[in-house]
Amino acid sequence: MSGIRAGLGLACALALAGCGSSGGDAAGGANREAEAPTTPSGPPVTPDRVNGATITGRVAFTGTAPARKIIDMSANPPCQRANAGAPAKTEEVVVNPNGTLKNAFVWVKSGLPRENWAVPGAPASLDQRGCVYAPHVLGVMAGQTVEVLNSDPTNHDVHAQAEMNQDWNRSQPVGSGALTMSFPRQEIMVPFKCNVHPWMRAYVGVVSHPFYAVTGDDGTFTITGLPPGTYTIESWHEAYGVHDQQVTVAPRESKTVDFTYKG
Ligand SMILES: [Cu+2]
Repeated sequence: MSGIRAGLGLACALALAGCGSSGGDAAGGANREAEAPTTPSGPPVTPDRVNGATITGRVAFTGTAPARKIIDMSANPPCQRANAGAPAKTEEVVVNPNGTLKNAFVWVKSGLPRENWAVPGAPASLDQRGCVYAPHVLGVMAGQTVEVLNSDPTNHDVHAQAEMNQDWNRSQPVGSGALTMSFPRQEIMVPFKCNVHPWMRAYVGVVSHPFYAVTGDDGTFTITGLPPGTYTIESWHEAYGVHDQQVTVAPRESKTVDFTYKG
């Protein structure tokens, strides 16, 4: 891909985002972003946790939450046995008791200075436990090692359906060690499936910088160490798509950016 084409691709993606909130097809190709065409040179830069700004927020949900369905694992007895105590439920939409959404991926979409952001040395882990991926949504930096574990008494076949990065597929027998991979280019999001168990899904957000978070059981997120600036903050959700918001922060300033999805 030439630099010009990559630049046009990014401009189109930003233009789409400029349409504001949108639903549907979040997991599809429309929301994928190309990384800037060249990687900045210079020594690796880490976020300034002392003088940097902080953005916190909450990803709220209004409306009627769709019921989570029990996953039918009857075709695979080891998987079914692994969940005998509490059957696994779908995680496409998880509304927390406090009216927020779990598994929203929140990241700084634009506005950062072009730095050679340091890649964490520790791998990001994606486990397969009870024949589901855990966590369901994971953030990693471009170039960071992703390790996929098999904690189940059954074989898996891990398939990262990347588009900006290389498609990645490898089987993982019972008792085998971690599979490792890394994604060199930014991609929001890389869907993971398993070619053995059709219900298994995870989404990995690959970001070219360290400013991202995933909402958990309280639906909040915190991003720290941001340089002063004006940013577009994006929240991605598997079922409800992306919402973008602008925010400007000064050194050491803390600001709140809340998102609301309607069911
Ligand atoms: Cu599997």
